[in-house]
Amino acid sequence: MEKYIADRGLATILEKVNGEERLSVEDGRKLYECNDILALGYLADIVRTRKNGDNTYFIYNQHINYSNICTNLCKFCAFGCEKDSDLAYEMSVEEVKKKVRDRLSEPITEVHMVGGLHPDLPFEYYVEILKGIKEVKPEMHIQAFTCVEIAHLAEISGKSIEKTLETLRDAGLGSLPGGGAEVFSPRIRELTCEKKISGDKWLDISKIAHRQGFNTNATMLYGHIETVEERLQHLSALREAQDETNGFLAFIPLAFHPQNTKMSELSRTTGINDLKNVAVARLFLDNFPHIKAYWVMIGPKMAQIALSFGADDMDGTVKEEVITHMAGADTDQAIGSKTLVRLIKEAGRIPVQRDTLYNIIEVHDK
Ligand code: V47
Repeated sequence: MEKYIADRGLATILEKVNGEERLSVEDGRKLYECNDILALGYLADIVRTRKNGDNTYFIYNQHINYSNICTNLCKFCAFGCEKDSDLAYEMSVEEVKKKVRDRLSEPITEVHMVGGLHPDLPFEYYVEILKGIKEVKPEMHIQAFTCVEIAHLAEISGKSIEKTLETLRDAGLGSLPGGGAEVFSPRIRELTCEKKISGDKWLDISKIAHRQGFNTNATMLYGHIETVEERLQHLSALREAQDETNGFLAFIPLAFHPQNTKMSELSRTTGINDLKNVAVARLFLDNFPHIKAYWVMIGPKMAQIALSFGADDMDGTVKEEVITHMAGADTDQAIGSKTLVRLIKEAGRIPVQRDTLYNIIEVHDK
């Protein structure tokens, strides 16, 4: 295999990977430029196996999108809409609680809750939906509000980011999901989401959250108009932030879905692009414990293959995914845990049901 890798011009990278040496941006460029996907998989699997062995994690989770009303209206998003749109909705505190109550018989351990930047819901609403979920199921871990929403909540409450997070924690917030990162490049933000907080601000809020003891995730939305250079700047910024605070749990590459967006002239991502982003992330983000293959966006079959290209986590049962489905995803809105276990086992890995913080709930090794 060493000769195979060397013949593809990746001998130095193999040496670095084996020696646990950090990859440079130039190495990252070489990896993205390499079209031999098996060579990338071989390299990424070394890191994956070193960090996580054969374990492949999944969680029993539930998504709740409390409102799609949004003042940012990013060009790549088919979920957010204006208040007077026919598609606009907002859930009352009672409706959010009902979503959780309706699934009390299922072994769900996490609610993943995000929404648009609503122009007039008060800060108390966000506090109440957290408290409401905890009332219905006190042991539920609530992973909610991206850094973009946290910035918005700080603004409407007049509190600092620190105080906002503290108040939300007191109401039941457990951790932050990784959305809203998009691509940090100011060029991409200007062209696709000009109203969104900057990449620097997104990183600052993540680091503040980490310093307050929260774990968070990170994402990158790929497969639209970003360049390889911009992807590598994004990954470098995440790696640097993680060096500082070590609070990120997982990185999730998000495959752009163009349908119903203002960028609908673009095509869906290809399988090679999906696998490349998983593999390069695994190799480049040497300080991130986990890389997720998000089956909602790349499909369960590609997510299964991604387990041999650096990914060690399939996310979870999800239930009622809306954001990607508004943008034309043809996957189901939920997946059964039995299916996840089967997909992982057939990939030759060990299915491990986890909680949000990667504590093991059950190892399905029989
Ligand atoms: O923030 C928006 C992205 C994100 C589109 O933290 C789109 O574990 C593709 O962040 N095509 C929401 N992507 C999803 C997300 C996430 C998902 C699963 C797990 C975790 C985690 C986080 O989806 C948004 C935005 O970056 N997005 N529109 C689209 N058309």
